Amino acid sequence: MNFVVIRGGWIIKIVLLLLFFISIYIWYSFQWKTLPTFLSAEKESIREIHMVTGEFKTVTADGKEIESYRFSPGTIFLEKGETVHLKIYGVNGDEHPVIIEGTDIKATVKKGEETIIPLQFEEEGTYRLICLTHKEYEQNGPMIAYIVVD
Ligand SMILES: [Cu+2]
Repeated sequence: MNFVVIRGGWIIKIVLLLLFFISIYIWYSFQWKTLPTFLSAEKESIREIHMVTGEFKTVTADGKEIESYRFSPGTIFLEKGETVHLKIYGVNGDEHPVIIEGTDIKATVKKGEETIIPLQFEEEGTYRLICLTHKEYEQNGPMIAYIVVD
């Protein structure tokens, strides 16, 4: 019979070598997972909020067609002082001229196009994003979204 004799010193060296390789493996795995997050966070420090223009349509019991243009989502949330890019994609409706009440922000959202509105509010409150063409029910609205800043 053949016996392989391993002395205590060798076992310790092999265990230390294994621990060394396991540590390197764990360190590389961690780097691989965190690196893209770090790079994207550095590249995109401005938060994006995506919104679309939509439309509800139905026919009443007496055959009248009614519709309402909407922003989706209808409410967005911002931190006070935070810079955000509000990206509105026009889906329903050819054109929506929009304003944000209490500011001088104006833009036009067109079908098939993305309109980017940079936002930053220094005052807390609820601001209304209003489409001037579809303000009320009578104008196929109300096409209003709420921007909550706190
Ligand atoms: Cu509109």
